[in-house]
Amino acid sequence: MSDIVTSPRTKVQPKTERPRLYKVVLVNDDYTPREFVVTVLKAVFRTSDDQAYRIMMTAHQLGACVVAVFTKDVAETKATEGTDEGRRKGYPLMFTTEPEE
Ligand code: NFA
Repeated sequence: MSDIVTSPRTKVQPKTERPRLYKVVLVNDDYTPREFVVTVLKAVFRTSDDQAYRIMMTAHQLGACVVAVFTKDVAETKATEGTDEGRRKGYPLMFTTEPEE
């Protein structure tokens, strides 16, 4: 019989780092109708009517507004979807992404 102790005495604490999050930013332009921006925000980002209006107006007044934060893939997909919706109608509507600090 072996007397070697094999049971572990130390616990490994697995360190799981949260994925870096990315902001989706709505950029203002002079041509996309306000109502259309609100429609796109509601469809792509699932915001309420009220929230969509506030985001649109903030971008309109300040030049840009953070819509929401997501993992990299989701942020890029949603930014592309929003931008494409505008392009389909011939508007220069643009959503960009940037990593959170
Ligand atoms: N500035 C646009 C207008 O006055 C509205 C708009 C807001 C466009 C936010 C893009 C982003 N019709």
